[in-house]
Amino acid sequence: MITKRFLRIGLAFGLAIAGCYESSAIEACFDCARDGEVVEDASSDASTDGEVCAGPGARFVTRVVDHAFGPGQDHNQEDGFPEALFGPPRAGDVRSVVSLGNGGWVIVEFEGNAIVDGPGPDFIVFENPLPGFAELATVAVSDDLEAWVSFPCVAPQEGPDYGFCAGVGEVRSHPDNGVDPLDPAVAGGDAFDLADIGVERARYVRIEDRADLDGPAGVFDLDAVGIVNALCP
Ligand SMILES: [Ca+2]
Ligand SMILES: [Ca+2]
Repeated sequence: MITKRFLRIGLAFGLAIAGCYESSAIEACFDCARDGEVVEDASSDASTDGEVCAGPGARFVTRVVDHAFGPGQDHNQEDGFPEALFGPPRAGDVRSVVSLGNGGWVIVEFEGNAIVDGPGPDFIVFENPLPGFAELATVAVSDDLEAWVSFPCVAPQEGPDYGFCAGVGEVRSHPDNGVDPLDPAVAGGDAFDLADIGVERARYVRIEDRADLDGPAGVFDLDAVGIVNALCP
């Protein structure tokens, strides 16, 4: 996995810029090791490589890395973003969701933690669909913000088979009702299994509204994302 990118300017040769990727061939990295520069080794950097945890990590979103809202529905984009996406889902609470707009997307992370492929579903995406009103989005994951793998979402809005789309399952968990938000059997929302796309670990989740679906049920409203199988539980 590419976990870091080092860029440096080779002053001795003017403004030659060398891009160095840790997982690339060593020859591609010759500029990085010149002039006594220390090239960090991710294999010994526990906090970056994630092989050793500093303690329990976040199980819900703590930060929005990047986003772009689409046109149309803009619920809570002004007042609630990004805080409404943090923490556990809140079933039935419209203040806890943010509309992405048609074709809009958001990348979220869980600071100090990552999703790992464990038994069964590994994370849950919570939207606020009503029965018969799926609001579909495509979910993708990454461990470095560069390589992304998507759960394919190609279902028609009326279903009935929604495949790997998010925005289908009703949210049942709320901090006040005692329903475990990290138990896929009861929490509601849409659960995803990294094994289905051949991914072992992911620090980032990107959720992108289906731009080809618009109208009353055509825009995804994100409530929360929770880690079921965590690197740092
Ligand atoms: Ca799994
Ligand atoms: Ca849409």
